Amino acid sequence: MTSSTLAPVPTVATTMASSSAPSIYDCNFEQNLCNWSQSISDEFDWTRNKGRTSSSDTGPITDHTTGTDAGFYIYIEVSAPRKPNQKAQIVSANIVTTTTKCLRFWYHMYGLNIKTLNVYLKSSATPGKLFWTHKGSLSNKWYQAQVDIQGNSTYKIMFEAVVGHGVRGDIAVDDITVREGSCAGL
Ligand SMILES: [Ca+2]
Ligand SMILES: [Ca+2]
Repeated sequence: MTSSTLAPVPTVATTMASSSAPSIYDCNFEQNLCNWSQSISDEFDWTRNKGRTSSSDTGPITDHTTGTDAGFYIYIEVSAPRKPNQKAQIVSANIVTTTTKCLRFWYHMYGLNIKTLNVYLKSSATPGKLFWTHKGSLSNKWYQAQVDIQGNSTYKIMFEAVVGHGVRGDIAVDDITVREGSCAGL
C-alpha cells in the first residue's frame, strides 16, 4: 500500500479562521433566551433583565449589546430567598459537530460578595467539563471572554453562576456567540 500517488490536499487557510457568520447559539438576550434553556437540575433560574439590578453596588447598569437601559442581559439575583452556594444554570441547544468553535461572551462581575461564574462542556456521558471560570469581583464594567471549544460528540455549553455570601453578588452575562473555527483566527 502506498500513498505516493495521492495528490497533496491543498490547504485553504481561510477554513482555519473563525467565521463571523452568526450561529443559532448566538444570543444578545434582547428578545428572549434564544436557543438557551434554564436548567431544572439547579437551585434557581437566571433572570432576564434590563437596566440596573435591584441591589445597589452590584450588577450592571446597562446591558452590553446596546449600552443603554433598554437592552437586556441575564443575571443571577442573589437577594433573598437565595442562599450561599446556590447555583443557576443555562444550557445551549445541542451542538453536534466536532469542529473547533470559538465561544465568546461578555460578563459582569462586580460587588463585594461576587462568587463564581463557570462555563462547562456537557455531554450526555459526563457531568460536564469545566473549561472557563472566574471567581471574585472585578471592576464595574463588562469584560469579554473567548475560548476555543471542541466536543468529541454531541454536547451542550452550560453557564453556571454561584451565589456568594451576601446581597452584593449579582453576576451577569450578555452577547454570547459561538462561531466556527478557533478564536485565534479572528
Ligand atoms: Ca443584550
Ligand atoms: Ca434553573
